[in-house]
Amino acid sequence: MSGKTTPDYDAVIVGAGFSGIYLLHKLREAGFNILLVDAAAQPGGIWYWNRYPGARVDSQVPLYEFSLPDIWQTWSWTERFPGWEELRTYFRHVCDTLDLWPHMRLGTRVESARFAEKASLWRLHLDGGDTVTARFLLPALGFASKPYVPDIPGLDTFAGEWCHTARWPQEGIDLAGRKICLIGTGASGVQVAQEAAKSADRLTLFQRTPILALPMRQETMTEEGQVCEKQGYPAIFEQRKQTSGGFEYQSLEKSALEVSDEERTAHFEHLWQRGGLKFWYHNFADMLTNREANRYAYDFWRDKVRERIVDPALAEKLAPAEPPHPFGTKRPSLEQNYYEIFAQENVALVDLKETPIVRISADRIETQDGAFDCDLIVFATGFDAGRGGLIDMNITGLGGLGLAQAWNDGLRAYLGMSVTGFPNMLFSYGPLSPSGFANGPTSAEIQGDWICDFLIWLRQGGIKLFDAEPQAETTWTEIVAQAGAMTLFPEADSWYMGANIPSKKRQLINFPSVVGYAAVCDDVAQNAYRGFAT
Ligand code: N01
Repeated sequence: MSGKTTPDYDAVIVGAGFSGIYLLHKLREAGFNILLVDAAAQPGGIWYWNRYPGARVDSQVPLYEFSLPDIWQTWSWTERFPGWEELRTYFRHVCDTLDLWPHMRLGTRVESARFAEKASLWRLHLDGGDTVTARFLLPALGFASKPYVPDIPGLDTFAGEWCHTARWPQEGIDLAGRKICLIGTGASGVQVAQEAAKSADRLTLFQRTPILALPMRQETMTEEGQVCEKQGYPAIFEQRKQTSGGFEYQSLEKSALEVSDEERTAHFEHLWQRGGLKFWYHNFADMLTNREANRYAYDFWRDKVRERIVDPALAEKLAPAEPPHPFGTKRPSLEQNYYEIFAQENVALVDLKETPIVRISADRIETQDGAFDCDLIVFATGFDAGRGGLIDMNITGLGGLGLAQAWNDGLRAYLGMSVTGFPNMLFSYGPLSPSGFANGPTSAEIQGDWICDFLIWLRQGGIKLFDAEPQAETTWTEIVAQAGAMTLFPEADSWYMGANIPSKKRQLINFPSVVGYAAVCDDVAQNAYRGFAT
């Protein structure tokens, strides 16, 4: 294969989640010869790897699905917030309906990808030993494909079972009767905790920072009901592209400070009763930019949650009087009965700020204040978001430059899609795009359409090589930082800020507006793909 200048494929997509599947469909429709590769045995991306009990999406139907009529007209959901099994079935339906299977190589990991400069193509080494070449490399790995397990002394001496939520064994783990220690109380931790509390002999939750969780208000859905609702889908799909988060609503235009106490509380109550993430994305205009406005939201949230916790000491740990961080600057999660499980005899909470973990031994986790027996440790400790999966793909660009090296001093990427020195590569749902802030399918479709149009434009011009201009990359990276500086996000030690991974540079890793991002990308396209050297 070496020395060959005609690539096997026009493009190789890596990842069979929303972004990768959408790209595959669009590029095939546009007549490109495409291969999609994924290490997972089934399509679904995050929904393949995160199959822990209770894993379900927190964007409600119909926000979290493709806007392609062939798909939504032939599919109905059983729950307003679908679980991982149904989401996997949905992905199979998508691949069947769009006839994508022949172009997918599942259960295959890309070990490395290197740009061959003379031939202007990407050469990918796959774990089975094969090599494939492509003109364009399109990683679509999602923002959370690299789990993070903290380095706790003694984990290697633990005699029981342990796993990260995103590497849950596909055959499952029976939680009944187990002594479970669960570390981490983000969205994944909350979901596992609710399930584990049902049948564990003992569930001990290790909390470092309380999650500011919102009521999900799950509903079952009928096929007949959806027939009626579907009339409104095209408008909702259009609307979700016009918002900051890619959901169906934007924040209000009003400040929380310009309304009366009654009006403010009434709006908070309205959002609370409707459930889901609306309290986050449909709140007052300045909730994420003004401390005082934010504090009103926090106080409302705290009082609502405290109504559900009888023990005042526990209430102070789960919903402290003073906010642990501005509301919404760490991603809120949705809960169904999270605050009630702590009243159960088999559930306990350990506050790691008071009693840090010292070590793990054969059958327990030891903290400064005591030890907790366990036969299963669950790490719900998050991800090296944005960059982790891309770095693990061992991508090498011009002059032998590795992506990890290129990002040594922090993440940089033009439009959150292209890194200077890595020609002919565009990643979708990557760092410095809206990804982590955005409803996945909205972002996947906006970027997928843009990438497809760009590749068509290159084909029409007979152009075989592009690279992001260094100045364009620098400017976009600064724009993302400046956008972040206008918000309260930098005040939290969150994965949004890269602060959850030791030694990762502190910077806002995503652009906080889907609609603003789409406008910039459109403008770039209309100006002959300004910022790309060809
Ligand atoms: O991960 P996280 P996640 N010792 O990083 C704690 C999406 N998602 O998997 O806050 C002890 O949010 C850490 O503590 P702290 C969603 O976008 C969506 O839960 O850093 N604890 C935190 O409590 C979400 O935001 C869905 O102080 C440690 C937790 O581990 C994103 O994925 C479901 C620690 C990590 O929380 C990630 O969520 C699941 C340590 N050394 C995920 N290190 C839905 O759609 C970290 N922690 C519903």
